[in-house]
Amino acid sequence: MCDKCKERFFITTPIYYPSDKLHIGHTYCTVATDAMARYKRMRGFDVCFLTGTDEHGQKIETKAKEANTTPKAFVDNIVEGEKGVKDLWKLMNISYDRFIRTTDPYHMETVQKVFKKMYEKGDIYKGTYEGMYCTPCESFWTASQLKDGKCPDCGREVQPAQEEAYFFRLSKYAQQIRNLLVNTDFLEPRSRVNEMVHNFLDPGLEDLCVSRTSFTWGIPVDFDPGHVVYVWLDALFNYTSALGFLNDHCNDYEKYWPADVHFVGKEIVRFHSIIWPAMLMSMEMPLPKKVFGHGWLLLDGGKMSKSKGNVVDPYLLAERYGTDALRFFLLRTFPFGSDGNFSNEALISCINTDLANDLGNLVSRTIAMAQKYFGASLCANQVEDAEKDTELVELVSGLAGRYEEQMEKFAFQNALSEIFKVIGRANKYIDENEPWRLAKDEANFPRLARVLYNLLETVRICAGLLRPFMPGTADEIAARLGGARTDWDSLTTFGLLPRDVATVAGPVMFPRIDIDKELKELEAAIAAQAAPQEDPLPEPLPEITFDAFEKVEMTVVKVLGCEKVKKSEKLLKFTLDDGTGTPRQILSGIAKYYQPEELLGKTLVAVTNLAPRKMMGQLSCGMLLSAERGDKLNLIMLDDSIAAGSRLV
Ligand code: ME8
Repeated sequence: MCDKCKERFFITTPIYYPSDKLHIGHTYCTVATDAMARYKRMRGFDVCFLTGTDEHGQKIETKAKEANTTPKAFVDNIVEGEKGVKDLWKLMNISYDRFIRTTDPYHMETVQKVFKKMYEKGDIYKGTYEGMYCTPCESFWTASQLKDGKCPDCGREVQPAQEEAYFFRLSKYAQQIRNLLVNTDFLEPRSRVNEMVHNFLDPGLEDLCVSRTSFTWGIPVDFDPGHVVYVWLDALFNYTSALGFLNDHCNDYEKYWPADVHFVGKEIVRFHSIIWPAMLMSMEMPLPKKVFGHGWLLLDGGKMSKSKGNVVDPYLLAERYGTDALRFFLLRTFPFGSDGNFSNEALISCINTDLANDLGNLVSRTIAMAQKYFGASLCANQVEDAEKDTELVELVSGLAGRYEEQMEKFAFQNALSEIFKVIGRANKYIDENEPWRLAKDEANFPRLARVLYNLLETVRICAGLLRPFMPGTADEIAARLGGARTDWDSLTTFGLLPRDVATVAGPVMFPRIDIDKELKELEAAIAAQAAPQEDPLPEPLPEITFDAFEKVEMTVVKVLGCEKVKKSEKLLKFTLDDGTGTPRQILSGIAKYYQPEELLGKTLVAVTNLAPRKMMGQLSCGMLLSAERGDKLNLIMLDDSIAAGSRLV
């Protein structure tokens, strides 16, 4: 297919909220999207796979404040920092084509233009919001939407809230949205349509509050300072700003929009199947072709979430069992559209059963026998299949078709099931044909070569079809088959492997795991990770001369008085006896760590030749010494018998 005639395929994951490090639940959706993107590339599509991070909103603002940093520095660390979002996608071998951050200026430009356009059209208007607000979800709810008085999404407490705000006329599009959901295949699985109709459309769609004034970490409404754009309007338009819609970042909007499919978790189906299409209708833009709402990975029956403290760390698992094994487990074990219970035991059993026993065994037995009986290359030239080969050959020949049918429905589990039925059949074929017995008589060698050829061909086709799920493993198997073809066209035809294929032996691909021993070790590793970590050592400072050190005057002081500085959360004001007879005043930013009264009479150390400086309008003459590591701080306290004015040398 020439590049120009290639069909486009635009697929997206939700953009992740970087308030905490990602867990295995987040990894699940991105791995599924990656498998689909790789499958479509294998089919010759011009694929654009978009992922990214959704970085605005109150939760991030609050978290950054708690961490004593700016929101941008906070998200930078989680997105770009060590073991951050991008590192995780690298580890998981995620082949995204674009990564958008909603703090990217081109995205912010698009959102401002969209907001203005909808405002000018009359689809966004100014009003007053009164309702219940769920801070963790950043969602306003009406009384009728609450579940037992709590947030219907996360079940947490909500607070009454009122503010001047802009509203999007969601109600105007209610009928069009109902048609879209009920009369088309826009939203899948179908059960999600029923949820949307029952929970949101039937009670009646109300206009949606799309601006906030209670915090500042968002995209400003450029024509009304003080208002920032609601984080969901901001986030949803990432799907088009990433393509260059209303910005100059790139020029791919015409090429890739509308999206072929948005993969999203079930709790954000409402945003993607009601609010998003309504906003696109307002903007008179084409709608995405499909939204697929996948299920959750549950732990002990509940949703994994950092705030509940029950998250599973993908780094730990991928480092222990390998990226491919983890990717495979996620898509083999849980049906994509439904919830599934994660457990360490299920993961290890899946590796043992499917990868070690079935796939690994088939590959290593087959190649070992080919090498043992035929050396460098097989010679399966003359002998035709016997009748007892038909079943396997037919099963393998039709595999790509059955797999395709499932992949096109995003039924990853079923697609893998088709492959593993064949792998199981091939292992049985070895037992039926007993190559070791054939090898005892040279007259049987042509037949033996044929049996091994059929097995190697089965391995080739299975490996090629596994590539979207386990790219590294597929490459490894293809290499062991002498660099055999595994492109899509070659997978639909049995018999393309050269008859004199030169196989290459290699180490066991998926060693069997001793499940009891491993479970104990894994649990210990998880517990060690959960244990509080030592704060990292501070960066070392450059070397100084002895002369420079001697110039610092460190004096023993006694606390005569200590009080909080008015209007400051950080500062304490000390009156100190430094031995000179004139009390010395020092301000110190340690109010978070000490109550003034507990410091009275204490013997401390101060740098007393530091140039005086003003803080909150008051003079500070020197600095008290303290020891700091991470967020812990202790003043240096000396034995009270040491006289004020003594010098530290
Ligand atoms: O929702 N199992 O971001 P997010 C399966 N920023 N999927 C899970 C999961 C679990 N245990 N936990 C989370 C957001 N997810 C928004 C998206 S898109 C314009 C904006 C999934 O980081 C969740 O369902 O909270 C969602 O699809 C995705 O991870 C990102 O969640």
